[in-house]
Amino acid sequence: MKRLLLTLAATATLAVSLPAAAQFQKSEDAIKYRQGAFNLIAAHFGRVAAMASGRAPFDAKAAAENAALASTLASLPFGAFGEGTDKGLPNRAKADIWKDAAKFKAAGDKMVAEMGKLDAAAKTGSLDAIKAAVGGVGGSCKGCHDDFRAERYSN
Ligand code: ASC
Repeated sequence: MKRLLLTLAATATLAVSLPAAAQFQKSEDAIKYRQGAFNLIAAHFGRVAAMASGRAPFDAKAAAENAALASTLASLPFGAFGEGTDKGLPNRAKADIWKDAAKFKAAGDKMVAEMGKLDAAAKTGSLDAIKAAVGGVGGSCKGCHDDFRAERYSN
């Protein structure tokens, strides 16, 4: 019994401490996961960005909710770029993601940090603060896309 409990405890510890990439059985699953996560981030960030640009009326509560969601989601895709997940489903990941992993990580961390600033700005309810933070997030999205996202989907 004691041994079983120790095994269970060890397994549980392993499950929480393994990198997120290890949760995917197949490359296809990792690609679906990261694409889904990026889509959700874009949807929630997009709602705030639309308010910041005047394309949508400003609603402080909706801005705060969407910024909080985008910030919560921001780091998720980066656990799904494990080695070997370049193929499996059509995707736009450039090889540099794995060749220059440190630079890719820095770009991801930058987006996560900017999204955290947007979350904080939206919590204040100030449209001016939101506008500035949206600019920071947008720049971090674009910077990473320029370097690491291909124009076309792979086959
Ligand atoms: C978005 C979105 C992106 C970024 C990018 C910023 O709202 O879906 O991919 O902003 O367009 O340059």
